[in-house]
Amino acid sequence: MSEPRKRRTIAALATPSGVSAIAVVRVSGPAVLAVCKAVFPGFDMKPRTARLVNAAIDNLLAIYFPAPNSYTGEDVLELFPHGNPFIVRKLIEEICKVPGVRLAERGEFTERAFLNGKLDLTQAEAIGDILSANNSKALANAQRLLTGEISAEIKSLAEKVKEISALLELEVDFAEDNCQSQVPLLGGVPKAGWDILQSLENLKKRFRKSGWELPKAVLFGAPNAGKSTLVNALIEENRLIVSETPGTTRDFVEVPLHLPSGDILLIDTAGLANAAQNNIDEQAMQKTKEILEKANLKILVVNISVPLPTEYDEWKKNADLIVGTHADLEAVASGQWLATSGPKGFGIRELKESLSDMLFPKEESEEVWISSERQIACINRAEECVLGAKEALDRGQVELAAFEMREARKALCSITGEISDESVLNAIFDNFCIGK
Ligand SMILES: Nc1nc2c(ncn2[C@@H]2O[C@H](COP(=O)(O)OP(=O)(O)OP(=O)(O)O)[C@@H](O)[C@H]2O)c(=O)[nH]1
Ligand SMILES: [Mg+2]
Repeated sequence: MSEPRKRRTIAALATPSGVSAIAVVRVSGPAVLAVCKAVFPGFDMKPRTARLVNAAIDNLLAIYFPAPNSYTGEDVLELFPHGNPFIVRKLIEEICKVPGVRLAERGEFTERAFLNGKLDLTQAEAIGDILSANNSKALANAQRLLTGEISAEIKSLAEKVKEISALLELEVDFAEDNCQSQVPLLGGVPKAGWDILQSLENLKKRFRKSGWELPKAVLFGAPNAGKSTLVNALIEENRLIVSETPGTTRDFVEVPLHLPSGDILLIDTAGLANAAQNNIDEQAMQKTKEILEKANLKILVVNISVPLPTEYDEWKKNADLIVGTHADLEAVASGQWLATSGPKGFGIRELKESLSDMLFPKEESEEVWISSERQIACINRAEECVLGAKEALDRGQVELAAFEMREARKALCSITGEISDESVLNAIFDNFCIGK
């Protein structure tokens, strides 16, 4: 991103385009005052105070954040016009007519926040996680990353690497000055110094890709067990076809479900039977088996008002949870299951809670996990360098070891952005959307 670009004032819509009650437009940079004068003449600009402004295009709410106490660290104006795409476009056009103002590029607000020291790179990347988190655990992790928890760990490791580096540099200086080292070689790096390698290895194990993929809970069981009825009860909508004819569901059907701890995909499948009646049954059952292999949770559904299917014991082995349906009728079958009735709404809340607990188990004092592949690549690079340094030292090549340790520190410092170059920043912020 070029230098002059950073000095310009930028403006963009910060909410999705489309019709909504309100939209948010952000302006950041030195021309914010000029924008206020030109576009919102009556605006008294009391800092960090919401003000109703009568602009030509719309009556809107505006908040002025003078630098440096703003998201970007620059003068920022946040505008809340009515969420009409025409109003928003006209408003942004008016703002961009003010000299020195242009449309923002992807991630440019957050990039400025980084360049002005408001956030480091792990925190900037955490904002992406905050926006994509679809369960409480992912959100809690993103919030911990945003507070700089991982940055603190990385900084302390970089500090350790620096200490070893300093010892090695000292050895190099002694060698160059041709004087006897006070600290004998290798004695210079205390054994504990190499614990860094273990710490790096542990950090790598804490990688978890964040994203939009929802955990899959797949319902399976005999035809007519009540699987589709159960799905409709869970999503509180008559979405799937239900009938007393066995073999109603053919292709598997995916529906999103909101559980107390997060969102999941609930998948209804065609009933399984010992023998397929025809080629369609065969294909439908094959599809059920395939989707079961991809399941995060397999739910066996049984109608408890009729005798259990002969395959029950075999299916049970493959199930993470067993749900009994038709609990509003007299039970014929006996066994351990969560009894429900879709039509009467029995056991549905309990089932949602069980699914939530099973798919999003609570783990005590969990370490914060790393979600950025870029950060993991830096950790890999740092590990390679520390290993290289250790080996060089074993061969008595102190100078090479010192060089490797300097490189290891660079790799660690690039995680937080203490050391960064334009291409790295571009790669990160180009992944953001406009207005972020
Ligand atoms: N009384 C009662 N009837 C139910 C219950 N659950 C499902 N049914 C009825 O059982 C029949 C079969 O239900 P479905 O939900 O279509 O069963 P399915 O397992 O999806 O069947 P396939 O798609 O054919 O595999 C329908 O007539 C439902 O109304 C229940 O809990 N109580
Ligand atoms: Mg069905």
